[in-house]
Amino acid sequence: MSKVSKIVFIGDGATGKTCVARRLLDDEWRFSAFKSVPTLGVEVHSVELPNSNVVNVWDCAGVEKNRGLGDGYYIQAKAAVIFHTPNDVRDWVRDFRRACMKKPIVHVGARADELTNEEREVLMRKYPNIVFVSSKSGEGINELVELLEQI
Ligand SMILES: Nc1nc2c(ncn2[C@@H]2O[C@H](COP(=O)(O)OP(=O)(O)O)[C@@H](O)[C@H]2O)c(=O)[nH]1
Ligand SMILES: [Mg+2]
Repeated sequence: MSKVSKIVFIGDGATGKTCVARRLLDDEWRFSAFKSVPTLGVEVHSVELPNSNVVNVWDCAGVEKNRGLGDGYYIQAKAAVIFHTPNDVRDWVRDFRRACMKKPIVHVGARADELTNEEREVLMRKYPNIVFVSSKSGEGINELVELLEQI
């Protein structure tokens, strides 16, 4: 039987959350044609994984003024995927933990094609099992799918 789970994508604005959600939905999706518009509130994308489980990806706004529901986004989430940069503006781990305490978190190093080795190291020290993901180069997308399959 396939399962349906809610997963929230969170992180600062412009860390590439919507791009990764699009890429999970569509292998043919072209990064270069994507026009970014800050997500208003939330977009929910239903993604069927290779193992037939379905994740409803809640692609949440990272920008404060667009975060209408506050912690309400996290209700009944199975897990969070947190998009990190070396200079996160907001402490998303604390934010999620406050609402969803013990649920699993997948830490993503966002826009990995732009990260230097030093920046990667800084992030790996903070989040030892971080997955570096780029919707531009494709790095880490399959690994992210495999992690989502385990949730
Ligand atoms: N170089 C690079 N830029 C990215 C990547 N993902 C997103 N971007 C850029 O960041 C902008 C914002 O992406 P978006 O997915 O809307 O970010 P969100 O606000 O986190 O949903 C995009 O228009 C791209 O220019 C990536 O993997 N690599
Ligand atoms: Mg977005």
